[in-house]
Amino acid sequence: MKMKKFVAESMPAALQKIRTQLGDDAVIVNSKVVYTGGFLGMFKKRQLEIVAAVDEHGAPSPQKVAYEHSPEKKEIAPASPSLEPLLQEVKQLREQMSRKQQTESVNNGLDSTLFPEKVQPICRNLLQVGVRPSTVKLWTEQVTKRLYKDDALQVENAFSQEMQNAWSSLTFGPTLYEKKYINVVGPTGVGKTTTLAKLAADSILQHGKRAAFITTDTYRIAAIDQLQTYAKIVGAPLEVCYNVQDFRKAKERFCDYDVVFVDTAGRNFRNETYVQDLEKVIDFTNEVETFLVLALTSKEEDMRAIIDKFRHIDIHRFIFTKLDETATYGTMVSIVEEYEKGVAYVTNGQNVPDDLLPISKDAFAKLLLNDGCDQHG
Ligand SMILES: Nc1nc2c(ncn2[C@@H]2O[C@H](COP(=O)(O)OP(=O)(O)OP(=O)(O)O)[C@@H](O)[C@H]2O)c(=O)[nH]1
Ligand SMILES: [Mg+2]
Repeated sequence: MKMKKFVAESMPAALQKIRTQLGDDAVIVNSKVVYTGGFLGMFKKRQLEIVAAVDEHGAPSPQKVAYEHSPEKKEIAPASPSLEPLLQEVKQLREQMSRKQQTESVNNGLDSTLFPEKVQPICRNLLQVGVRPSTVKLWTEQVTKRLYKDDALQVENAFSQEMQNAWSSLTFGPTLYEKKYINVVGPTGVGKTTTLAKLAADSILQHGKRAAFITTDTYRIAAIDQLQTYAKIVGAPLEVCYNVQDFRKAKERFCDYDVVFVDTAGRNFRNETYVQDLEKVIDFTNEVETFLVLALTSKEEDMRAIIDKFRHIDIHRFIFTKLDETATYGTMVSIVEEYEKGVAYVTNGQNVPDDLLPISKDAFAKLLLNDGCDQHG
């Protein structure tokens, strides 16, 4: 048996497509209304999604695709005895699909239709991008209480306010370059070096700082070359440090500089002696601002495992990279709330220095509410 899914604006249009592609002997297995496209969950297009099937072995069949039903009415015309096995199979498939749909709605854990119509699109969107249902429920309930005007923007602002209240005790926002050293740590390949180059360019071009680089990532020649290239582009000197003595020398060389960007290999910071060594040279509490870099393409449980590995370091804020590579970036909210640390930046592409978004609480809320549309690279 051959099965196929069709999406059309109306039942006659769907039947036309089904006849053309599967022939007159096709039968309808399942039909439902779906909403596609739209912006912010609004202005979505109502369409019919129909699953039709045909017996490829060509059982002689007097039954044709019956146009007799609305999408809610899933009856098909009575079967002739020769079609009985096929219809049995179709019935089983229908039951399977209905079970799957039920499980999906239960798994979601939050029924957005329980809330007023105007908050439903945002509620659904937050669930869709992966914010935890319990978090969405809390926000939606608070917003619903505060709602008094029939205005979509009002709803969005209320959501933004609610989110920002939830994060009131956390510090968000880009670095103010108040500390001499900016340190980015995180696992391999998340974009530490690229992000550091973007930050250095920002410090020089936007803030007029005198900047320098230190790299302690000496495991790979390519890593040094990569940073050397960025250092040349932004016109900042680079020191490669293999040990504490090198670091001490680099510190002396850069004593007149405003800010020193320190690049590391992921494995350095998992090694406690490395941190203890660095602490002999620089005062971590007063001189260093440390960002933990996480890629939004990682799974949430993997992010948790990484954060745990870096627990012995004083992390100030998160930098989330690769927004442009994922649609489920709502996991940031769980991480921020769970570890009680704010966000400094989100990066949305490989371009140095452009693909770097400073993240205030307001910007973070906007990012979640606007479906990331404006920010994707
Ligand atoms: N799509 C996308 N790619 C990014 C982003 N940031 C960095 N990258 C890419 O990710 C890859 C790894 O970036 P690096 O900066 O070398 O990562 P790293 O964390 O320094 O890696 P190691 O030094 O090997 O630990 C490169 O191809 C970057 O161009 C981003 O925001 N979006
Ligand atoms: Mg690197």
